[in-house]
Amino acid sequence: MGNSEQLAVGVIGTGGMGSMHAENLHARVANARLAAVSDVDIARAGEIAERYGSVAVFGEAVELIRDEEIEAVVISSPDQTHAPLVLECLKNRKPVLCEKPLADSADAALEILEAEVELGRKLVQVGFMRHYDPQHVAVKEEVASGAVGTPVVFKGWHRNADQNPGITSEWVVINATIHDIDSARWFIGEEIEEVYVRGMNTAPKLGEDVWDVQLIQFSTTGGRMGSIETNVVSGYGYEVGVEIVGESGVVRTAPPSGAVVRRERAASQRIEDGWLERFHTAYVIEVQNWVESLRNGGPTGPDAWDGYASLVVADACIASLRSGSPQKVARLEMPLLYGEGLEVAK
Ligand code: ISE
Repeated sequence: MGNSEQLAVGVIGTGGMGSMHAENLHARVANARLAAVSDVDIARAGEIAERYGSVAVFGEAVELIRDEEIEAVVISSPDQTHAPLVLECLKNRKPVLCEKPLADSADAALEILEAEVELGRKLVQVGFMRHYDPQHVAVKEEVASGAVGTPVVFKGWHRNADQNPGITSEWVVINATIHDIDSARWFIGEEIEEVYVRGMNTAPKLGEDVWDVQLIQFSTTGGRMGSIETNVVSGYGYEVGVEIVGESGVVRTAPPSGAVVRRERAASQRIEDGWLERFHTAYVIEVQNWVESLRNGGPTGPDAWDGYASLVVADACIASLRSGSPQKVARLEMPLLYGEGLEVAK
């Protein structure tokens, strides 16, 4: 670590996500400092650097990764840039927190897995921030305490307020549902074995072949079941939640917003606008935990295996959407580096 005892972190990509991580690193995360930013739009990166002072600016992400001052990297650039940049971090032995998805295909994620295994050391963490969201953590703790018995059914919902034209049905899976696939694996503690996905178009402005509402049914290697509703044009706000049905009870995420207002014979509660607002706290805790874990030896959050395994399920979801029939998820062999992993079928 550098002289200042503060981990020098470089942020790649200064759009919505990257700016938020940059601000958190500057103002809310202890024992770390925002040391550099990069963006293909160098003026935008420059604005961030100027805002926080003493921040280096790079037009090329690889230069930021290779810079000797930079001790750890956050990748928040567009999805298709993730895999090559993570590989560059591995080549330079730099710990990296990469936004989801880890790659834009399972094959590309597999290359990362192989490179990390070859290195013999975990350096990659994937930005599945729900693992740090107090509402999700509370559900996880209740389930782990045995309060509702063994989990048998997972239900997840993921709704965005709106979407600009240009998205595809596949994008919905890889960019949005990927979070819920990860959640299902995390809460049930088993790999997903089979998926059946149906889609519909409720927003003709996106193009009639875009399925903005998708419903997934799945089963796991241990015979549990689940469903995920992804709705990227809900029209009413941003909402994410899970319900775990156990053998003897049910646990569900509590609404995150504070007050319930009762007036004029109605009760109301604010619904967030988007993920930056809804998961504001989770993003700070995620990066704080990541920084602490790096000071203590290595990342402990969702790893390259989680990134890869969720993309393999995403591939099966896309195949099911296209074929209209249930699809088996390719059987995964987990390298030892990633521990025992989730239960797989005997
Ligand atoms: C976005 O990229 C995210 O990562 C958000 O968490 C997710 O809710 C949204 O659907 C994605 O488009």
